[in-house]
Amino acid sequence: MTDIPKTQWAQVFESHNGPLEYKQIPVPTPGPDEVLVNIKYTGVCHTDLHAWQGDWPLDVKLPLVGGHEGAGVVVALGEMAGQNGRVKLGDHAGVKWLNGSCLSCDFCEASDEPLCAKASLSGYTVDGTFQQYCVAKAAHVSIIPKDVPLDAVAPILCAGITVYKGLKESGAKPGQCVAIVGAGGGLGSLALQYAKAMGLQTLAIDAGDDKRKMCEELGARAFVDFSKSSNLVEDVKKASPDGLGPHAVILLAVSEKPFQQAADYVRARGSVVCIGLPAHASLKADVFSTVTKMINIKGSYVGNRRDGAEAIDFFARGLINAPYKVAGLSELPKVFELMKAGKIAGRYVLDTSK
Ligand code: 8ID
Ligand code: ZN
Repeated sequence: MTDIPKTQWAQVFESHNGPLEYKQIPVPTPGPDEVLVNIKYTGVCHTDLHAWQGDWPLDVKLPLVGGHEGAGVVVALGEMAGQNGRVKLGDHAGVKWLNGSCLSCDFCEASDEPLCAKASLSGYTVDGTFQQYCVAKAAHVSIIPKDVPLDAVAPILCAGITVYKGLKESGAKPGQCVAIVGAGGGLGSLALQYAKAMGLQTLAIDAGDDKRKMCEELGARAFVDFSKSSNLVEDVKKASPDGLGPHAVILLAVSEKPFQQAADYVRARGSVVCIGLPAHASLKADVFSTVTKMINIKGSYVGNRRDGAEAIDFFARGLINAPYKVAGLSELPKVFELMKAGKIAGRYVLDTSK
């Protein structure tokens, strides 16, 4: 039996944009259908920044421990949590955005758990992974193979799953070309790798030479710098293999403008998949060309338990290698600053022991 301390280090905030306090708090106790995971590493997703800033029309639990890309070791099981044998003490497990869902509503029955009205969200409606010990529903934690490094796999638990699901939702087929908007960020860098592993060509859109270099190394056929382009729509079309535009667009940016541009450069019959969640943003597309180009515009929201298992399996097979930097959990405020300034190429992962 693992020794579980009574207190632990965590990052806590009490109000939006208020101080991020790195302090000792009690270790939570898992409920009957929950497990306690000793988080070793946690990714920092832009969603965590949105939660701290209060960007979205969905209430955040306050005070809050953020975070939802937690990879660690199962150290305690609620009395019913081990019953079906799926999760065992000592397993390596991932705590995701979807901390739990009812598993019995119309959506859960159809494996659309992210749409469950009773879903609990890690680092948003319940405390998340910016702490050393985190609880999550046993049915929802992902099992991570023991030979997979916990630092590198952490970003898969939200960013990886989300882009893998979004690429599937796009309907793009092997050989076709997908534009990744926000390709230099955490989700974007992983989208380039999942797309490649799925046999797709990618066209990266972001800004700056660091992100250009990273995107090219991750296999993008072209990089369009939105900060330098004077006609983005034309530049993206030109960068597609036959000049007719990408077959699909995966929108991961944290600004509104690219959401207004995608329908103009996507190929006829193509799909625009919205994933990024900029604050107070609206979608706008020209009705005439949406109809006459037969464009499909849709949203995609994380993934279900199976998408999670599949995304981890791609990673475990060595197909996904996106860059990440490691910092201490105590350094979260610095990571948020860099993220706000758009200065992170790839992902930051926090080591909860520092
Ligand atoms: O399930 C979901 N739908 C889901 C899951 C996880 C995350 C949605 N998200 C959302 C986050 O809440 C956030 O709004 O996806 C968005 C991207 O998250 P991230 O990848 O963690 O953010 P980042 O690392 O900061 O990357 C964002 C990138 O967008 C670029 C930035 O330069 C950065 O590299 N970008 C911006 I801001 N404006 C752009 C533009 N006009 C742009 N790239 C291209 N064109
Ligand atoms: Zn996330």
